[in-house]
Amino acid sequence: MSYKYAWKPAKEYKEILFHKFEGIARISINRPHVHNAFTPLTVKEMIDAVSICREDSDVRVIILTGEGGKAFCSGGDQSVRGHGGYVGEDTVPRLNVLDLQRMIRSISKPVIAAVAGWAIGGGHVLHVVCDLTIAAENARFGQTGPKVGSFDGGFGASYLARIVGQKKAREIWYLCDQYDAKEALEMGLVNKVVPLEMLEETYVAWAKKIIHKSPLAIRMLKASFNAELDGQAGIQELAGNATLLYYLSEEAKEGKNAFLEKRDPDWSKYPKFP
Ligand code: S0N
Repeated sequence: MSYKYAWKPAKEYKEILFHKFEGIARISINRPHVHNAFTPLTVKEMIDAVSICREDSDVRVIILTGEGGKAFCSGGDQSVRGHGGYVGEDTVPRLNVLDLQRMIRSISKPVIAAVAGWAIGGGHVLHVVCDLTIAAENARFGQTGPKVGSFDGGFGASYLARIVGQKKAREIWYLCDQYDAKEALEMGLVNKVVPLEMLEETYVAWAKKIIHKSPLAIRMLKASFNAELDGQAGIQELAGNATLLYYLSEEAKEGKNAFLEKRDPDWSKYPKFP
């Protein structure tokens, strides 16, 4: 697939492409011959790329997508599904996509799913856990679990229900129907629908809008949206950000300095808010 912008390769992988452009990182599943179904290696590479994005302060927004224009991701590669998970070269069965889902959710930068074509099964859950979804007009969404002998009772069920409501989420899973981009927009499953040829410029424009906002405010908002839903892990995330902000304050520095200078801290000069 050709791209309009001057994306620079960030790292070589076997089953994904990883590019950067002006503060935006793009992670793209590159297995179009199977509608971008993922293997344990695909997921391992995506986890590595997300980890790089986490540490790289130049990366402000992450785009998750699939190569080829016909599929975002068709879920776990059924040809390598074994007993207890998906099997890679090491012959160990894994469901490492669950680790990836948590990373997408907890990374302090917005992740935008750019969906062209199929977002099905575990591929559908991947777009669900992203902060935002921009769909091309050819996008089609759905779960297949009960049809192919699987289910995702984690974010794939509970967070989906928070997005589209309990009745609709149950319909999606029980019936395994497929929904077009217009239906997905109507049920609040995606943020915007654009012609396929506009997908790249739309997600770049959305990423740039986010990049022009306060990074700390965006970071706090993401943690805040997660906190209510993610129980103690969500509170930990939000509280970690509160600690980060507290460390930046003179009051917190006084505590550290007093310890290092072997004196009592003097809290008197710091503001006490009502
Ligand atoms: C996407 C569909 C509907 C497209 O149909 P279409 O257009 O007719 O194309 P096909 O001819 O079917 O596909 C083209 C080629 O691509 C291969 N292919 C497609 N999807 C997969 C796949 N997932 N795995 C392996 N190969 C795939 C086709 O076989 C075909 O190849 P050729 O040309 O050689 O015949 C349609 O393709 C479809 O329904 N695909 C399967 C979708 C699906 O069931 N996905 C798996 C769902 N489950 C998961 O994703 C597991 C998620 C997971 O890991 C997990 C996580 C947490 C908890 C539980 C689980 C769990 O295990 O469920």
